[in-house]
Amino acid sequence: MKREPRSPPLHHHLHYSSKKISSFAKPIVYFLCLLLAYSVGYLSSSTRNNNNYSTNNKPPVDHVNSVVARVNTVISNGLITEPDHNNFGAVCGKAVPSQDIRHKILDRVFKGTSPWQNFPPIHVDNLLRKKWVKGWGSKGAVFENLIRKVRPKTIIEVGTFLGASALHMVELTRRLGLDDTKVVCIDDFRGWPGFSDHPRMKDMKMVNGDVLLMYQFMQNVLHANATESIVYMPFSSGSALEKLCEWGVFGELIEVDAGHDFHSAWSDINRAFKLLNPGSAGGVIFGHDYFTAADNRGVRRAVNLFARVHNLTVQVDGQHWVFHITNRL
Ligand SMILES: C[S@@+](CC[C@H](N)C(=O)[O-])C[C@H]1O[C@@H](n2cnc3c(N)ncnc32)[C@H](O)[C@@H]1O
Ligand SMILES: *[C@@H]1O[C@H](CO)[C@@H](O)[C@H](O)[C@H]1NC(C)=O
Ligand SMILES: *[C@@H]1O[C@H](CO)[C@@H](O)[C@H](O)[C@H]1NC(C)=O
Ligand SMILES: CC(=O)N[C@H]1CO[C@H](CO)[C@@H](O)[C@@H]1O
Repeated sequence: MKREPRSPPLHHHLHYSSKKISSFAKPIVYFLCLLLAYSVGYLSSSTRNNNNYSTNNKPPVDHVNSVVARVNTVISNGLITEPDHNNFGAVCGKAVPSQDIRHKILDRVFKGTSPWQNFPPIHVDNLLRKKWVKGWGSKGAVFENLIRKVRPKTIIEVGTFLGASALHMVELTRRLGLDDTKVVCIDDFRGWPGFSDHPRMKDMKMVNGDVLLMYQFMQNVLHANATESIVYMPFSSGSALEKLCEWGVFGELIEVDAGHDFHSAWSDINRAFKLLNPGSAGGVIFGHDYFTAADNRGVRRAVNLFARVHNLTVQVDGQHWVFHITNRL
């Protein structure tokens, strides 16, 4: 989770296949193979129906079935004996129309009211700054490139922090005339243990151990007049993404930028992928930190593994990894 100083972007718009990635990273090929064998138990058919949310018991999302078929082939070829490790569970619910998504989330998470009503609460009123937006690569060209290309109605962001990237995306959608686009932000607003020691966070106020990350994010959204465009879920990425799946909330553009260790990234990517709705223009799932030294242990490995399991091509835009999905595999 802790950020290393960034190395300069190695490539801009460099595209290459996961096969090539593994050949330039020969020392980890063997490790990756082991991991692959260990990890391809994504959704086994015998367990999926234990958790079906759809009313008619027909999975509404075709790609899940193709993925299951592919993974089952690998399993039946004897490459994997323990599929539970990577069973990312349920079939998602029937899709909520994009124009109802914000309401659905307000309903289910905030009892139908806007969390910005009567904001800020008195006890933090004089502790928040009018605007304090810090991020990492949060305004990279990748955001504009992808929003122009996908023209999403719903963007899901996993890992929001103070809202830098989310607010940048709102600004882009406004500029591109995508006035109805909503951004669903997922963050537990805890940062990470010790994050307030980070040089950039030194000034963060603390109230009884709470660093007020969520309130400062809310304040930033309010300041940008974006309370209608952004809706958030202040929960762990795992539980929030599972609920979105259950509720049938899908997005055409999904950014994954929460925990950067391998296991967090791997499960966030797998869960987020289920929520991708490619639409007519295709859909995109993407994330930060493909290229920093620290992320060789985490994000990059999870992304490359995912590419291999799903036979996808990893594209790179600045420091971001990108999967373009044109159809349901
Ligand atoms: C790098 S920051 C996100 C930065 C943001 N995307 C930007 O560019 O401005 C990562 C965020 O992920 C959140 N996070 C980490 N692990 C999480 C988890 N398991 N569930 C929910 N949020 C998590 C942290 O609270 C932190 O705010
Ligand atoms: C938000 O709206 C107010 C009132 O309409 C306006 O004065 C302000 O400039 C807006 N701020 C932004 C960042 O758009
Ligand atoms: C993987 O994708 C490539 C093209 O992107 C295709 O030629 C190949 O047959 C696919 N392999 C599998 C196992 O689906
Ligand atoms: C756990 C669960 O909800 N299972 C249901 C899946 O769908 C079938 C068919 O509609 C139901 O019979 C199960 O109860």
